[in-house]
Amino acid sequence: MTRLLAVLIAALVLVPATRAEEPKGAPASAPATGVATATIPVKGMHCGSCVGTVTAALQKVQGVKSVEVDLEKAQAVVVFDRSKASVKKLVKTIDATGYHAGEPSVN
Ligand SMILES: [Cu+2]
Repeated sequence: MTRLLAVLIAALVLVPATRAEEPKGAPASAPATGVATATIPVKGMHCGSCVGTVTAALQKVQGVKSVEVDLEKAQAVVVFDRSKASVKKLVKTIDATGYHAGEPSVN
């Protein structure tokens, strides 16, 4: 009986103490945080309309902050939140528009 009481008291004391140590407002698990810039080659664009299609598709991706598609350089420069989007997702998005994404570089 004494032992049971001790366990109960320990549980009451330990549970709130553990919770108090969690940082408030911080995400429980964020493998990668911060903003990254991806430069992705885009093949198959011919005109401003192509640029518009790729730009619009990338802007719809959650976590994307800015998109700059250059027709002459044949590339997309995308600034995104690492915790919400990924380069893989951006590449997939470009491919889904019908254009072809090349090897990306990320800073
Ligand atoms: Cu076009």
